[in-house]
Amino acid sequence: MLNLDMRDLLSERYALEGEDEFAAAVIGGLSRPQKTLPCRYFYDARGSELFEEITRLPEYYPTRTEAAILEAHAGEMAAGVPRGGALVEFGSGSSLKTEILLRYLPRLGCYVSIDVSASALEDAARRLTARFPTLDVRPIVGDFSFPIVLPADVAARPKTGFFPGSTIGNFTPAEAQRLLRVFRASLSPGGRLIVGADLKKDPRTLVQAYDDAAGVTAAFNLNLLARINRELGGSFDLTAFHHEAIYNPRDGRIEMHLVSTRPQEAAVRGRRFRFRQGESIHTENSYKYSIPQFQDFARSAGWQPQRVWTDAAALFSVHELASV
Ligand code: AVJ
Repeated sequence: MLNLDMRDLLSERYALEGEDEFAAAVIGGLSRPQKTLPCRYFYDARGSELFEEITRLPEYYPTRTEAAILEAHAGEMAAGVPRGGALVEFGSGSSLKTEILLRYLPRLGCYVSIDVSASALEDAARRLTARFPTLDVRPIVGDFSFPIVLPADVAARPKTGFFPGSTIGNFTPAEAQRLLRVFRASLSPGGRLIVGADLKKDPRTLVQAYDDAAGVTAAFNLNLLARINRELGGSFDLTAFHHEAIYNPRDGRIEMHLVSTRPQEAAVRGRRFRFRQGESIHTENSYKYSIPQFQDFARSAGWQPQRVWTDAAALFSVHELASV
């Protein structure tokens, strides 16, 4: 039931999110006292490939643990989706985890996949349509962190949001709260949300998940500089930065940094940035929550925590939230 031309789906915002926005974000981030680069730029073609590789690493437990939780409890999760309801996924990517839920949703009204990558949406929609021939797949190209205007026939259905992958952990608590409010608005009235959140645990396990022995996460982090060199004519020497992952217990988050191994300069679009030896570029935060902490957090964004599913080792959590 997929008869949409993906080119029609290109939103205005997506068209604007081009090279200039990337350049502005890079120059802005590198101009701060603590240099930063936004983690959403990790995912170019090479970065997405490296991330896929990360999800298969022995140290990186989140993806496989969340998938196992979904496998074990998809029936219960699906039971809360009414017949004819809409499943709305924020940042759907390849929609791999969604398949686990869809098996239990034969009477779903439609599946709305939202992602900035038109090609990822197209591939996923084709795969899902082949696998579930009666499923109405409705891809929307867009940035899920802005309110989504759903087509009227979708908006009229009872809606369940799906936000797996602990992507929520990449946002600061203030941003994450705003995001949960934006989702609530998109799913109202009376929406539900299934959201994955990585759990607090011993710092050693956390750090190893973000600093694997094979060096894949290091390559993923350094690819950001390679991308700047490629797309913005940057002059970063990739051999003069090293990957670092630390657990910041005060903020309850893993931080990834790229640390300059010597004093150096790098240029981006004609602007020069100086680095001291040991100076870092902060490239990612990945916040970890306890279950009650996440539930409090959801409450303060207007959601009522319902059921929560976890694995036996309490590595990861999947929360069901209801609009109040
Ligand atoms: C994409 C948010 C799940 O924080 O674990 C993996 C990305 N960064 N290794 C995470 C990531 C480094 C990530 N998420």
